[in-house]
Amino acid sequence: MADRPKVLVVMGSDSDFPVVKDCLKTLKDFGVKFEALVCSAHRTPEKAAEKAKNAKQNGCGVIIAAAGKAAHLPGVLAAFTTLPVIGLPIKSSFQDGLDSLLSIVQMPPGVPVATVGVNGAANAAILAVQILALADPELEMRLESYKSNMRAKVEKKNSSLQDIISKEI
Ligand code: RP5
Repeated sequence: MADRPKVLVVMGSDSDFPVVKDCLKTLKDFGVKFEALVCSAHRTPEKAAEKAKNAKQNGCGVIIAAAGKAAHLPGVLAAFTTLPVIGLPIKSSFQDGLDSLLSIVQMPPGVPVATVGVNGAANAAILAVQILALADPELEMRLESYKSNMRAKVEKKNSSLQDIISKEI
């Protein structure tokens, strides 16, 4: 049971992988097991429906779906599951991926998809971890430590900037 993936990561095409990689690395850094695969809402719709329908009984607590252009994959998966679905819009050649973002975020009432920014792969993973951490104190502690490291990095950058300002301005 403990070895089963907690996050199902679906991408519409293998061309999405260079972006999705960061999401998988982030999940791995948090020690969260995932299943990652290519499955398209348009090219393999039956498989997409089946993966979404079975995700919960297979032990997943959240689904991440990455897609570009007419990015219907996250919404289609959300239609077939009660699990939270996080959409990851992939930058396309049209208006820097605004098409992907709007296709994912503009869901009809009743079928929400939590949506991160265009190519926001790490944020998709962190949001998934936050959802899982609601029922996992160990994961919650890792998130606290992640935030604390982030704070320390920002404070370090701020003190370097203060030095520069006092010397140059
Ligand atoms: C979407 O179409 C995929 O998610 C990908 O972002 C885009 C282009 O797919 P390919 O033509 O590269 O397979 O469905």
